[in-house]
Amino acid sequence: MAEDFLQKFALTGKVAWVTGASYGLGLAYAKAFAAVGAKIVFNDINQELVDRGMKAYEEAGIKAYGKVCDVTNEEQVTAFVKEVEENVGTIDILVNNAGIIKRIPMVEMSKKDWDQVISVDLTGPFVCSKAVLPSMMKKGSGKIINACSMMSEFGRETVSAYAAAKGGLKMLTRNICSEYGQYNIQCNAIGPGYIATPQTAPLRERQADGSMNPFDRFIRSKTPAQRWGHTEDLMGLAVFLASSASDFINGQVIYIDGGISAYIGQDPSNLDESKFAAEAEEKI
Ligand code: NAP
Ligand code: GCO
Repeated sequence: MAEDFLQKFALTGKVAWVTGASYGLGLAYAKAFAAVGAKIVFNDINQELVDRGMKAYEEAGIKAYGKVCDVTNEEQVTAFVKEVEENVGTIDILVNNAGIIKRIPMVEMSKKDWDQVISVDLTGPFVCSKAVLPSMMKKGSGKIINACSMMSEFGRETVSAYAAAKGGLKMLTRNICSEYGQYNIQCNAIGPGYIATPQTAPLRERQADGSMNPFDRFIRSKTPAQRWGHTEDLMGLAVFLASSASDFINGQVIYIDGGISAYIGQDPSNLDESKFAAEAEEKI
């Protein structure tokens, strides 16, 4: 009975495509999927990153299929999906993970930078989802997981384009659910809080005098757990949302933020800095 129940969380034989998964959160999602039986497919923006990813998968004993493909380029994405279907199989699970951020005050941000962030973070998930939906509809099942953010709900200085894209991605999640739920396709999103990856490294860098970065102090004071998240904090939900155990969950954004979105926060000056070593960087 327990074994039967656990089978609901297995991804045995499923083809999982994680975009931008050479390192960072994408690599961690893919490793978690592989651990429960999925075949891994990934893309990244250049050959150097794909090689880095292939090496990381090999080291982890995972046979992954990785190619260069820009998620904003519809022709490349269509060709990539066709190749995957021919070489690996039809895609059962898509994680729209590839994303970029540009931290620039809005009045100083060029339209080119704005367009680039919207294009990767919002148009990319549209293009990739559009490419996998027809075969999911034909099969009568499919899972799409979008990479939302605290910025799907909150604003903050310097991240206007990122917040606009991630807010839009929340609504794209609901719309894919609304339009394709009838085909037994579930589209949900993971909303990570502040996770210690290379993307957030600049926010944790120590000051020249060795003291804590003010943003690090700010995040810890806003987080009941008083720590940054780690990739492993996200993996249980990723596997759950990719598996049949979540078949009646659709159109939701689930936040993994150590409680940030439930808490008004405390005065940062009350934090005892001596308690905190520099948050260990994820080695991925
Ligand atoms: P990351 O380390 O920057 O990884 C994203 C990957 O996507 C990189 O390999 C990146 O390449 C690639 N990429 C960029 N543009 C692409 C394109 N046009 N086509 C294909 N691949 C492209 O990010 P992460 O920190 O692991 O985060 C993964 C996702 O979670 C992102 O969507 C991010 O916004 C979201 N997220 C992260 C956090 C966090 O705390 N880390 C929190 C909330 C949400 P380059 O290295 O060349 O850019
Ligand atoms: C920032 C951060 C965030 C996080 C994450 C929060 O500058 O505020 O980079 O955008 O990466 O998305 O959920």
